Amino acid sequence: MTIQLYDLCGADIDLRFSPHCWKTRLSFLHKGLDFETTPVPFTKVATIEGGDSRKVPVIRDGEKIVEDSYEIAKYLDAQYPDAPSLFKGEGGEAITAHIVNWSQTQLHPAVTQLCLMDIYNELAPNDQVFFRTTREKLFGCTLEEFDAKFPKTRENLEKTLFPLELTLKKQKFIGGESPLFADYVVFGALQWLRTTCTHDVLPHDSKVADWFDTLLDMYDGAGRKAKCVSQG
Ligand SMILES: N[C@@H](CCC(=O)N[C@@H](CS)C(=O)NCC(=O)O)C(=O)O
Repeated sequence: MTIQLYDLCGADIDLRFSPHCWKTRLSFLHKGLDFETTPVPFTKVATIEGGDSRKVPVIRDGEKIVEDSYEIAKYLDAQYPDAPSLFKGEGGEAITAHIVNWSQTQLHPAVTQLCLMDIYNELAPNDQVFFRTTREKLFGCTLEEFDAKFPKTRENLEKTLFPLELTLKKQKFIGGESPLFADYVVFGALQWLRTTCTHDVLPHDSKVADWFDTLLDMYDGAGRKAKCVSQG
């Protein structure tokens, strides 16, 4: 049966930039599961599948609805144990929780500093109002004031990614010889940047850049083919 993925979109419904939805997309591809996506703009996310405070990704698998990219990955491994595992066991699952926390608290802020206004500029007018209101409350300043604080260079991002750079000097993926959900967690953050950012700030000339390129090309180039703002 085809699984439904509710996936965040911009004013252009083909612009799919949510880091968390990318984690789920690659989880499906990793496990070889059939899925289709429904584009959802910011102002429609909360009410997906009759909810009132949802966040994407949300999936519907038959009668089952699951929310949160990490919960979805755990659900898929439990529900489809014969397909390749996303965690390779209890230890893998526990270590991935740490990667999620690192990504969320270190990498996501570094990415936000580079592409906040680029995201805003790609939203439909009513979604821009939602995005501005919610994010300005979070940051305690206007989007423009937040954006002006940060140079649009790759320096801080590369510093944040340095532990991963060291890891990838010794192994092909965070998961070892082949990628696991932990790889997709970090991939999601960089794909968020790649799809939205109008500045040339992605990692380059590094192990992280090579690893990201490899993941972009996997699964028939699903990541590589994604619509990007900078490409028009
Ligand atoms: N922990 C969640 C985070 C989900 C999340 O923050 N999703 C964002 C889009 S990337 C969202 O739904 N935002 C809607 C909103 O801000 O109300 C996960 O990993 O799935």
